Amino acid sequence: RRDEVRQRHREAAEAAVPDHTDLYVGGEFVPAADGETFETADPTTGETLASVARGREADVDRAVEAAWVAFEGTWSGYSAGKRQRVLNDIADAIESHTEDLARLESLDNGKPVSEATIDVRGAAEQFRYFAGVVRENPGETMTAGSRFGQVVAEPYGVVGQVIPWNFPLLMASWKLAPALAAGNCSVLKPAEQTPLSALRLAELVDDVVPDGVVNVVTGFGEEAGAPLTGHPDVRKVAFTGSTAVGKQVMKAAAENVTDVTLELGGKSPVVVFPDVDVSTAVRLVSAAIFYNTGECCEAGSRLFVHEDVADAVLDGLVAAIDGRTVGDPLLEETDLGPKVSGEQVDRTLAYLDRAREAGGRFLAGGDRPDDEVLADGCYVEPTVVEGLDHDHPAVQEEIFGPVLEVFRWDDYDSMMELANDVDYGLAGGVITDDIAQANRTARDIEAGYVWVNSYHDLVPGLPFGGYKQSGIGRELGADTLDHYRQTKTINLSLR
Ligand code: TXE
Repeated sequence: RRDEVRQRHREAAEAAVPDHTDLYVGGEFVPAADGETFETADPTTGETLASVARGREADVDRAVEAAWVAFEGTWSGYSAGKRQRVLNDIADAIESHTEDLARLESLDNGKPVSEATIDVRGAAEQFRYFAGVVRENPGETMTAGSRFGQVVAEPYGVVGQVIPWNFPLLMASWKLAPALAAGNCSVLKPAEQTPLSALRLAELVDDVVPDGVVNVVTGFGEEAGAPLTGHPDVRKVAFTGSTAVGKQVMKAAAENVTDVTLELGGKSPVVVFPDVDVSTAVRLVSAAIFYNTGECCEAGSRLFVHEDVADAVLDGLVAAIDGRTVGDPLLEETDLGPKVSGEQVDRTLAYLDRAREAGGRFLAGGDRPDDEVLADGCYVEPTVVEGLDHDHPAVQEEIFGPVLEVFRWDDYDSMMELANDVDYGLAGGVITDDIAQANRTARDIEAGYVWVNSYHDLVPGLPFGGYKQSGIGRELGADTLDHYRQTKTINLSLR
């Protein structure tokens, strides 16, 4: 059966891996200036999927230049209506390739194909949403004595966008759609672990987007990401990734006084009240942490469950984990695939070792799965651990894996103190049927996004982003356009 998995993946890769794996610059696929490449691997089998151009500073320079040529030559002259059509065309191109994009994403990232399909639909939806909100900017005018003032919002011109590996295509769309809608050209750097769906997107939109409006520079963080985020001709930087790198990005942008939005890590609490329906709570808690193998910035990774229902919820959770199918992400029935890389597995297991040493009790998981068929893949068991102090690193730091830490509570105030006692503030969840209580708790959680009786569903139009060290700025909302525009005031003397 291990051979069957390998065979299935080779055949899928044959069909789904893009023909072009060079950089996409100025509307053409070109090798890196020094001709170097790197390999991207399938985390289910460990086999190489493709060799991809290894972009560096010279390539970033070339892409930024191509983006400016496109901005000045064509894109800045496009009306909002024309940009709207381009965005809708991109959405159409994505939608008409939903299946093969989902398989490609599943191959490169390891996520179950059912979840990858949700990502692809979400990516198309991003372009549709921003196609919907883009309008000719009416601006404002004001007369003051002999002055006539106009306030207009102008695009930055060229923006640099760096994205992570957990939702490669979706993150590309979260970045590109508002940037293009606001009238900018982009240089996008996908994560080195998952460069393929951005390249496939470039292939798909090549004939609907004017040359140079979208550029893709594949490569590593230090080699391609840093030159992009510190580039003097990039007027706005948008980054999604770890908080540690986010801080470096902000410093690099400061050198050029470049505007920055950051979407960083999280360690989000999910609070369960005693009035809940246990099976609903189990379903939501399980989805909050195990969706996308826990590789979600907003993952609900700390559970605060009320004493009165704790045993029932935890028993239900362990039973739900037993019922989950950990396996080949290309199969529809799979709920949990491998993590993105061996490095990520080691990182997660190191946290689990420390949790074990500190006396953590593992209610489920805690290791790699003991399954011969999964032995080639980057798998970690869905894990639930109780009994850790709240200041333990496994509780305070983002593990980014299928690992839930559990805390029981009966005193609301001390529970809420712990729930907010992390450096992050990206998201949170509240599970209760008491709507007033839900609202109070949602307000008490220090985070940019709180779900009540759901988790993970992100709706275009409802802004998403972090408090504290989880980030700066918001994505997904109509106001996101403002992160991609600058204000100009024209003060005209009528004398
Ligand atoms: O992230 P990085 P890594 C967290 C998660 C994970 C940890 C490490 O906890 O375990 O980060 O993952 C690019 N200048 N998140 O190392 O390095 C890099 O090439 C400019 C949470 O993979 O932050 C990639 O494209 N760019 C997160 C992107 O940054 C640089 C999602 C993210 O990689 C750079 C991913 C530099 N100096 C990881 N160094 C989330 N919140 O969604 C790297 N990059």
